[in-house]
Amino acid sequence: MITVYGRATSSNVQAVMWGIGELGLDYERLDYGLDFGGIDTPDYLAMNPHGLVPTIRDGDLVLWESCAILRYLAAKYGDGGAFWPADPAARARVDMWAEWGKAHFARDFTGPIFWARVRTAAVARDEAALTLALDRFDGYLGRLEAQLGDSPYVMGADFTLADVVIGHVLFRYYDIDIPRRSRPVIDAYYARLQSRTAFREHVMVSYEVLRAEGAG
Ligand SMILES: N[C@@H](CCC(=O)N[C@@H](CS)C(=O)NCC(=O)O)C(=O)O
Repeated sequence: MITVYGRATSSNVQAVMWGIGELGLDYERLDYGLDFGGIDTPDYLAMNPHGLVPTIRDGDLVLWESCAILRYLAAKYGDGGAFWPADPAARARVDMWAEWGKAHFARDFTGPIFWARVRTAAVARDEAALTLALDRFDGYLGRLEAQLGDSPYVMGADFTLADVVIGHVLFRYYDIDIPRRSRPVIDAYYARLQSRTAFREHVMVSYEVLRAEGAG
C-alpha cells in the first residue's frame, strides 16, 4: 500500500496518481496542502523539507518530486516494458520527453497560464504576459504535434511515462477559458487520454476551489 500525501487538485499529485492508476497499484491518498494544511508541520517537513506535495511513503521509503516518484513506481512495480523501458536507450528517450514535459511544457503552462487565468483576479492579471505565455505554449503544442504525428502516444504506439508528465497538463489547458489555436493532432491525443480510466479519475478533477475571486 502506497501512501500519497497531497490534495487531489494539485497537478503534480495528479501526475503521480495517474501513474499509480496506470500501474494498478494499491494506494491511500491523504489530503495535504493549501486549505488542508499539514505541509508545514515538523513531521511533514521531516519527510519533505520543501513543504510541498506530493510526497509518498512506500514502506520505509519516503520520496518527493513527482517525476522521481513516477520513475520509482515504474521501476519497482512496472514490467520493464513500454511504460518505462528496462532498455537504457529506450528509457532515455521516454525520459527525454518526460523531462521536457516537466521542465518546459508543465512549468510554462502552470504558472504563466493556469495561475494567471484562474488563480489571479482579472484586475491584477498581466494580460500582455498571459498573451506571450499562450504564444510560447502554442509553440510547444506545435512541437508536440510534430512528435505525435500519426502515432497515438508521445513515444509512438505505446503509452509511456512521458504521456503522464506531458498529458496531465492538457485537461486544464482545454478546460480553462483561453484562446486556443486549432491543433487537430493534440485534440485527438487529448481525446485518447480521456478514454483512459485513470486519467479521468485522477486528472479530470475540478479546480474550482483554486479559482481566485474575480478571476472570471
Ligand atoms: N517539482 C515538484 C513541485 C511540487 C509543487 O510545487 N507542489 C505544489 C502543488 S502542485 C504545492 O505543494 N503547493 C503548495 C500546496 O499545495 O499547499 C513536484 O513535481 O513534485
